[in-house]
Amino acid sequence: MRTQVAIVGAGPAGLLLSHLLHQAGIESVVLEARSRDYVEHRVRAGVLEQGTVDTLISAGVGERMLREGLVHHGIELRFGGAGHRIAFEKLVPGRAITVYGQQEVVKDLIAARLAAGGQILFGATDVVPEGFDGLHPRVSFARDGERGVLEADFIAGCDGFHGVCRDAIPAGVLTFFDKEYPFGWLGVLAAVAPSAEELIYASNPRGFALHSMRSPKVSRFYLQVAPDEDIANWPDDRIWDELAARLETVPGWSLSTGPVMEKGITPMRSFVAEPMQFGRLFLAGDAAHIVPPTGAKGLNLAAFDVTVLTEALTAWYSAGDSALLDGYSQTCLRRVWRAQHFSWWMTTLLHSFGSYDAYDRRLQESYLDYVCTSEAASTSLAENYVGLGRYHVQPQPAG
Ligand code: FAS
Ligand code: PHB
Repeated sequence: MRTQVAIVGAGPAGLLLSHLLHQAGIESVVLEARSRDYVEHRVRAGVLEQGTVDTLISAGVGERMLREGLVHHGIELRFGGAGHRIAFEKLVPGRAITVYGQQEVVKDLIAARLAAGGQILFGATDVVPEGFDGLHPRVSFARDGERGVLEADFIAGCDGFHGVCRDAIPAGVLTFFDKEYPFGWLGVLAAVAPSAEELIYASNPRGFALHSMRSPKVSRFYLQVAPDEDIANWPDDRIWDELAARLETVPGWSLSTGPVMEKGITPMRSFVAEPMQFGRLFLAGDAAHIVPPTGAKGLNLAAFDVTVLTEALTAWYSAGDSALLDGYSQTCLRRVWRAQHFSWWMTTLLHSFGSYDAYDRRLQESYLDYVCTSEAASTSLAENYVGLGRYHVQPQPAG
């Protein structure tokens, strides 16, 4: 088999890259370890930045998102017995977020690729990227009991944090930046109408809690738990009791409960691999970086990476210009580190740390109060949360 770009991974990064490349007239083949059904039903991110929404719309895959997605013009920070709304319409006019599950984005992209005759090889296992330090990269893999080889001009490693592409880069080339947090998130999907119109981020001495949603009939919640927590310790009743204890802290507000459809625990970490490229292998999305989901950046960073990579590959194929490809990592990393900082900032602002003494907790309370009462501080939160547009693309050299 041969193609122009071999893409490993059919998550948001790999699928959006394949779609954007197709629109640029560049062929690709996507190799995905799991089944189509698995990737289309994996519940993960829920918040799309304005830039991601704009990308999906301009790429012609935003129709169902526009129909079913929930556009939100603010979020609430809840602490000290009160709710504090961060009003996007006032602070960052014209920019908002759209709540639309990651699995829905994945479904839309798979449907678009297959309708366009795109090739997504589900069930491709034992993927081995090779030759990317030269001019003839290839990816070998097993599928349906046979061994296949996909030859390409480039390889895009979109295979997530636990993929193989990052590890295929020779030792000593990459520098890793890693931070683990002393807690995880217990995520809950429940068949119950949201108890509020917008997302609620609750900072509470018992621990952080997040009220989110997927539709007018489905809510999404998160609870800060111990990093090694066992989901078996969390029967549904305990989950609802703890969510109520952390969210029902303002007069007149009550949490609606309902059947739990899914629950699971995600560790919290910050991670960056630099650079995001080696030879003709380019890393995008979680393969290159991980953020704690408090800032709702993971999926959105993946979308930005592949937008930059598409522009760079288009310049190479159309004009033989490799400048954008050479600058891919630098362009992406400037935005990656902005999102890393924002995600760390939101996480430390809102979670309770066992290591905090009384003084630390007063600092945290004061900071929360300042963020919600200073227009400058709340504007900074708002512009990072809705997304900074093309802010972080390096200005092109004059002339
Ligand atoms: P993905 O991990 O989504 O996709 C990688 C794909 O590559 C997968 O389909 C995988 O099966 C495939 N793959 C892996 N190894 C392979 C191999 N060797 N061969 C072939 N295929 C291979 N972000 C948020 O913003 N908010 C959230 O609430 C949130 N919750 C999350 C919960 C969990 C449990 C996890 C793991 C992540 C969460 N994230 C969240 C982050 C998440 O949304 C990612 O940022 C997003 O999925 C990034 O997309 P990709 O880079 O495409 O990686
Ligand atoms: C979600 O709805 O899954 C979600 C929303 C906001 C976050 C993280 C996850 O910060």
